[in-house]
Amino acid sequence: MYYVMSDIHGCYKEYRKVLEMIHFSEEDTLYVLGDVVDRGPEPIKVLQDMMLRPNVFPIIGNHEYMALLVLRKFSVEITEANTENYLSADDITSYMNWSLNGGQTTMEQFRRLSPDEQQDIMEYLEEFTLYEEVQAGGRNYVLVHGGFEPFVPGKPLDDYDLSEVIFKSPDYNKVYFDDCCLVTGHRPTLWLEGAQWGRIFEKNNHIAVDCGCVFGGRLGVYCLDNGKTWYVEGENECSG
Ligand SMILES: [Mn+2]
Repeated sequence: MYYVMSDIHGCYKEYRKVLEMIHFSEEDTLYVLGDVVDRGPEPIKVLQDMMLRPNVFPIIGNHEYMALLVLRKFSVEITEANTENYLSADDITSYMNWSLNGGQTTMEQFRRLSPDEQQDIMEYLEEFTLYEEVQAGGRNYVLVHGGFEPFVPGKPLDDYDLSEVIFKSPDYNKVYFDDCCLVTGHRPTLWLEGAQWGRIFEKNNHIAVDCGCVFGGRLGVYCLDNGKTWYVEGENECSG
């Protein structure tokens, strides 16, 4: 079976519980639509679990993007040769921006890792894809963290760049594709007009799977083969 979840945000316990709930096995495939890190308590543990599973495919979210901008700089050993002007004003801005958006837990836990473990995390984060196209249960799906914004009908998906797929959500009142469903995370359904609290939302060939786990909502998982959903209550309440 093919499954999708999103916006785990360091909620390791809920992530493991939901995998148990669906009896996730080696024959299954899971797509994780970004924002694995930040805000919640155990972001590095979630990444380390995912990277050991060859049947889990990660797609990049804006939080991985923010983390990468900073960690690429901070995971390099500072020596006499590179110490001068090592951090630019842009680097400092990236760090501040990430910290203000829940990056502290990721940063702290990353710093406690050995250099080898840090390198494994960096290599894994660099592997995250921009989007995926999947066929399951006789339906076609496009999976992405935010959306394709601004959306231009007929524009090849490969022509959208990173900043157009991770930061903005689609207009759920509009059909984007006639022949496939656009599956997105990023915007919790807790605050989505017309959605039921803590539930995956389907409308106009859109499926919004982020049920706001780290904001006191739930971690949801959607089965692409049959449209079934499962939920685990979030144990943390993060305010912003
Ligand atoms: Mn996001």
